[in-house]
Amino acid sequence: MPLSNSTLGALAGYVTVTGRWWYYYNTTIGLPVSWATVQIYDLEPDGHIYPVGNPFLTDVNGYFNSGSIPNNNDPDGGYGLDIVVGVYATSSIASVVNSTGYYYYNLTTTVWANSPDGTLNVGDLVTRYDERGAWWIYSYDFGLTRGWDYLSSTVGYNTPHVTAV
Ligand SMILES: [Ca+2]
Ligand SMILES: [Ca+2]
Repeated sequence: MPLSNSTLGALAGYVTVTGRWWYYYNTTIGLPVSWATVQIYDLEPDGHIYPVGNPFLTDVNGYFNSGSIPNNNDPDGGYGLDIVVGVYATSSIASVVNSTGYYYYNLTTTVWANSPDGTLNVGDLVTRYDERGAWWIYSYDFGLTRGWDYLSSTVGYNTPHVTAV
């Protein structure tokens, strides 16, 4: 079935950001960042980033999809948001924070400037190598979210939210 004008019209003025976050298991192996919080930002001429849309989670394989975000109201006046992607080691299941109480997070250094409407696939993104320990602790592979999933799927016990420092 061909796309109707109404279908195309529904996409105009919105951008959907997709991609996948990884973390370093070691120097050569990457593993997906599962069930971590992602926030999309817009870069502004003042050099700061401002959140756009609502935070959401990666899936078990690290993939994410922001859903539709208004793209036609960039405050800098240039059409299209200037996309930066952030990932945080937190969810309703668990959080990993540093010694000052802030969540471990990573931001993309690439800026996708003046993103056109439609789907923006930013591809594979990787968290910092020197913070890999935080992502080990958070990870589905052997960390907090894995423990939650194990208990939830085996004995039906949903552990309370866990915070690790
Ligand atoms: Ca902007
Ligand atoms: Ca812009």
